[in-house]
Amino acid sequence: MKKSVLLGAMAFAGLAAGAASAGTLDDVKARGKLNCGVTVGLVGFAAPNANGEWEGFDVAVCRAVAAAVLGDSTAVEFVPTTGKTRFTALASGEIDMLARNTTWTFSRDVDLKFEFTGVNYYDGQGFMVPKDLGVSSAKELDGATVCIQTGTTTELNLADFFRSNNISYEPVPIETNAEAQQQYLAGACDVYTTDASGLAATRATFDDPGAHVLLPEIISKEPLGPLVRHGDNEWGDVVRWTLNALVSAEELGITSANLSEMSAGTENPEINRLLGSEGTLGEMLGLDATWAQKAIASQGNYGEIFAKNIGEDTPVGLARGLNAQWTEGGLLYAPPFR
Ligand SMILES: N[C@@H](CCC(=O)N[C@@H](CS)C(=O)NCC(=O)O)C(=O)O
Repeated sequence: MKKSVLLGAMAFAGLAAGAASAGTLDDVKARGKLNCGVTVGLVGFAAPNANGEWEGFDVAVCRAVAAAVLGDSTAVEFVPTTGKTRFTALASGEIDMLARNTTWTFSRDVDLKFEFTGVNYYDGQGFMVPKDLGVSSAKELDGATVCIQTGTTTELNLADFFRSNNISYEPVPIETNAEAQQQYLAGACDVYTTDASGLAATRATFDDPGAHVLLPEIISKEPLGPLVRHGDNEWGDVVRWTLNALVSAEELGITSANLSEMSAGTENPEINRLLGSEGTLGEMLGLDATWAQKAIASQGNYGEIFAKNIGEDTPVGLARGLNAQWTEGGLLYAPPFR
């Protein structure tokens, strides 16, 4: 039953992807608003603040794209999606892009017919347990009840991990992070497993974060990034190069503080091409010359976005790790602006 519902949703996703496959850039311009799919709420990544304004590391990608295309980072309709509803929302055209800690996998690309436009966070799946459980490794979790979000890669990795270690578990299926948090804190499951970044973000909101530990095992690769529908390369390029602009800005030393000075022209031709004082990169994208300037002005560079929303000085407290620039030993490597 469960499987046929899932397959039905996927067939629908495939059909709808064909129906809404081109012209997204023109649609967004005509509408004057970007419809961006995000989570229903994960502090640091995407959640409304006290004034009801969406903010976070994934939200920043939506806002940067809106700034690049429409010149206005507030011209975004944020559409909350769960692990289960996110792909139908994108395939049907309800949203123009999805920026929701979504893992780039073979089947989401090839079978569901989406295009990942890059990686904004290199992650992996972890486990969180209450300290009093006295467990120090995921391999000691034989027989545990595990809170797990349905429709996610993490649901599948969990099954693989327990099977390959010859141990058993009882899943407690949940739909949203809020529900997972509630169930976990109520003791309905011994363990919560999801992307390690999601665990850190969730733990940061607990009354007593110190009473919970993240186990040492990272059991998968979860490259998280924005995605669009297959078949609309022009729109895919806009999202891809906006993300690359944020990443390159950090590499090139462009920050919120020096952006306007650098936009007037520098000794570095690549900075000039990126910020539009030289060349015609904006025109090639169907945007104006200052598209990247506007994206960076609205959010800061990638490093600034990371530091502000999820970095070590925030409650989420994530280190750059794999998400450092390639020049600093990390994996962030944007292709050249030329
Ligand atoms: N990266 C995995 C898991 C994504 C996922 O659903 N993460 C959860 C837990 S961090 C989440 O974003 N929850 C937020 C919500 O429920 O709104 C995937 O793409 O399948």
